[in-house]
Order: sequence, then structure tokens, then C-alpha cells
Amino acid sequence: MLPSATSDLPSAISHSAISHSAISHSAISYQRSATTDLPSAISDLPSAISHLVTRAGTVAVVGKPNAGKSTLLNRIVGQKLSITSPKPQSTRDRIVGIHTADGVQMIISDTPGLLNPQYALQHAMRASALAALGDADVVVYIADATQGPPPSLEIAASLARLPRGQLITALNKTDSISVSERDRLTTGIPGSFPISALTGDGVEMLLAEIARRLPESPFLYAEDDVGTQPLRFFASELIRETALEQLEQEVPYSVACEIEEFREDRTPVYIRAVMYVERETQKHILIGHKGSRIREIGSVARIKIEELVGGQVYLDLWVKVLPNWRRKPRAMRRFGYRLPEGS
Ligand SMILES: Nc1nc2c(ncn2[C@@H]2O[C@H](COP(=O)(O)OP(=O)(O)OP(=O)(O)O)[C@@H](O)[C@H]2O)c(=O)[nH]1
Ligand SMILES: [Mg+2]
Repeated sequence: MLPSATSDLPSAISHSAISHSAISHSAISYQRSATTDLPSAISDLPSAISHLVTRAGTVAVVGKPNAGKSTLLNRIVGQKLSITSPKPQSTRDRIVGIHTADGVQMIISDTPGLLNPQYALQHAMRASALAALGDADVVVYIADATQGPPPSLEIAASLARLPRGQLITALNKTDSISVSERDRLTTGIPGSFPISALTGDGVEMLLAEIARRLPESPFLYAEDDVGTQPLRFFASELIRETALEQLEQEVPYSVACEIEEFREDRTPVYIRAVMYVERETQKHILIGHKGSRIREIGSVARIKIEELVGGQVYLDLWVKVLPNWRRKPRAMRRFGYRLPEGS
């Protein structure tokens, strides 16, 4: 559901903020959005008429781990907002992207993969996905087509009841299956959309269907806004993504990243970040021989963050141990992960 007033909405970062400097913009007001859509001259009239009725609403992208949810969000917003990885469970919390085109604004939540939680962090991840699912006007259930016919969303997510939002099923990774297999799967689920989040195939048609199902509403964000979370959050995610790329087995899953200092007023931008792991042995692996691993993670992550902030960055990266933090709600809260009420 959409917030009742624009003051409920978080502030947003815009296309220009991401690609140039690291400024965050406040959410645009109802009045300003409406005015922006009004024709300034009579010659604008034909295009303005089509946009006088705008649509806006919330979209949740949900599905099993590794289905391609984050790749789809990035594809739709045209920016790397959400981290992606061949390893499952890369997304741990809701990532919000905004897509505005042709009189339609979609406020899209990428969510953690739905699984049966085994420990506190996974409970928080599931709660975050279910919250986005429950809030959404449109739910895009994305399944990995290379795994064969997907179960229904209720079964895949062990849902007690269907979400209130309208459901669209997207069969992803169709670039990796034959055309006949794609057709077989799509026919098996009437109304489903074969897509490739990686190549973009089928994504325009999916977007048109989402747009059709969104309610009439004024825009809730400025038209060039793409995200709502602060740059320091994205910086910490990029460090975690780099750890996912470079580390094996259990270690990357035990990594949480905390930004201790983010100084945009300095050139280069100064960032001090700490990667937390759960055990001393993991700390040794993360640091590597004579610090080689942490140096490599730092230099790759720095390049990614420089792209994000559009300028040079000095990344001061540290490693610390916080024993078993993934099983401790208090420790998790420190990294911004929230357990559902009463747990
Ligand atoms: N071939 C192919 N690979 C894809 C496609 N979409 C995503 N992938 C790959 O699948 C892997 C998982 O993608 P993500 O976007 O991280 O998946 P996710 O659903 O967000 O995963 P979690 O956050 O872990 O639940 C990555 O290696 C992607 O490159 C696609 O359309 N085709
Ligand atoms: Mg993801």
C-alpha cells in the first residue's frame, strides 16, 4: 500500500546523485509532482494529456534465493542498486528502487530470497521479504526457469495466505534454456512472463503489465530518483558483495559490513568500514597471507564505490570478530537487520 502522505516516504537518491556527486534529495511533494506533469505551453498538450493520469504504486520482487531478483531490479532502474552474486542469499534486506517512465512510477522492492529460516539473520531476512510482499500493490514472483516448472508462490514461500497485491509470475533466466522449454514452461503457467533479467529480454513486456496493474496516483518521488537508501548503505553493500565474490564456503555468509565514517566533504571521499566475521579463523581467512586478501577486497570494493559516488574514494577497511552475530538479535540490529516483533 502507498503511504498516505509523502512525508511517510524516505528521502531518495537521484540518477544525478548516483552518477555525479553523493547528494541525497528529499522525497518530492505531492504538489510538486502534480505541477511537473502539467503542460507549460499549449504545444506540450498532446504528451501532457497522456500523463495527466499518472499511475504510481509499490511493487515487490519476491522468489527463492538466487532466482535473479536483484538482477531484475538493477535492470529495471538502469543502475546497480542491489548487489548480485551466483551465491544464494546475497540480498539480506529490502532494497528499494524507483522507476519512472511514460506517466508511471514504480516503487520496487527487491527482497531477500524466501527460505525456511534456520537462525536469527534468516528470520530477519524472511520477515523483510514478507513485509514487502504484504505492502505491495503488485507482487512479481520471479522463478528460475532453468530449474523446471516452479512451485506456486504460496508453496515456494510457505505462505499461509496469498498477498493482497496482484500477482505476476516471471520465469527468469530464459536465455539459458531452449525456446521449446521456455514455451512449455510459459504455457504451464497461464499469464506468466518469460524474461531474462541478464539480457533484458521480455522485461519491457513485464513492465507494461506491472504498469497496467498499478493504481492511478500522483508520483510520490521526483522523476529522476532511483533509490531511497543512503549512499553509505550502498557502500557497505558493495564491500559485502566483493567479499561474496572473493571468499568461499561459509565465510562470506558470516560477513557484515559497518561504515564507521563516511566523509563526503573530503577529497578523496573518506570511508572507514569494518567487516565483521563470527570467528577468529574467519578473520584470518579474510585478512589473508600478509594482508593480501583484505587488500584485494578493499581495492575492488573501492573501485565500485568510486563509480557509485562519482569521484575518488579512500577506503580504510578493517576486520573484526563479533562472535556468532548472525544468531544474536542485538548484534544484528547494529548492522540494521531487524527481527519481526516479538522474536
Ligand atoms: N543466465 C542468467 N543468469 C541470471 C539471470 N538473472 C540473474 N542471473 C544470475 O543469477 C545469479 C543470482 O542473481 P541475483 O540477482 O543475485 O539473484 P537473487 O534472486 O537476487 O538472489 P538472492 O538475493 O541471493 O536471493 C547471478 O549470478 C546472476 O548473474 C538471467 O536472466 N540469466
Ligand atoms: Mg538478491
